[in-house]
Amino acid sequence: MLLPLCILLVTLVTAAGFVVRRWWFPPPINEYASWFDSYFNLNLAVTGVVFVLVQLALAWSIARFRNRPARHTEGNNRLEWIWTVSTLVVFVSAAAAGERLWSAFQLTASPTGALVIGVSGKQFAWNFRYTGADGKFGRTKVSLINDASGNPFGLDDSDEASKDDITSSQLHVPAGRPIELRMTSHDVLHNFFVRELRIKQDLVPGMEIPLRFRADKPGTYEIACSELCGLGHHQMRSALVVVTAEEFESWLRGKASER
Ligand SMILES: [Cu+2]
Repeated sequence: MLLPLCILLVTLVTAAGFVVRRWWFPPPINEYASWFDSYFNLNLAVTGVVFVLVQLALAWSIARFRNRPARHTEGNNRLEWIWTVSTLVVFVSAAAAGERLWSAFQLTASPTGALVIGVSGKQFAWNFRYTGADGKFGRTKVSLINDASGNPFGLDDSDEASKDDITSSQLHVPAGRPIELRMTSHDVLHNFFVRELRIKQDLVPGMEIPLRFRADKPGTYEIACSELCGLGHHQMRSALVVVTAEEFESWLRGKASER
């Protein structure tokens, strides 16, 4: 009887972990993150119920049949049809429900007035670039990239549009405004991950990948690299600083005057 009891205990402790939620996601800071949470909870409820039922059936079968000699059986086609079709229905419905969330996030263009920010990931730092007053990103050159002189993007000042570009090691954004990040990597794969936004996106060398979001709640949130990118991967972190529109403008002016 020890094995069925152990199975029941493990099932109970596992299920309790998800019900009590002592260690859980930080609160969401926008509508998309709340939508993601409700979809996640729905998936968790469905898979959770199936998990508990399967473990109970397993414990019961072991307790009931453990002392009987093994018998040859031909299986049960009806039962196999039932569980195969039910699994298919659950998976296809979950994928269809997730599709709406995925396309709203990944396939919807930014509204006009979105703030475009360049993002570069490299071993083992994040850098962010703002267009400055002209609203245009200036030319960059790989040969001009120099962290020591404060030019992580390799801005080429012989181009007028580059002269007012602003770079920062932290991502500052105004609350409530649509943001479009244009992300690239200078070396290997990295991943932009902010828990409170519930978003995660790879940065790929040679590609410029857009990532759209809006952060509604002012505060400072961790940006963590979520793709194992080398020995210093654990140090590759920055901060998403969400402030009011006025605070953002004054931060931008301060950065521009440092140039
Ligand atoms: Cu990394």
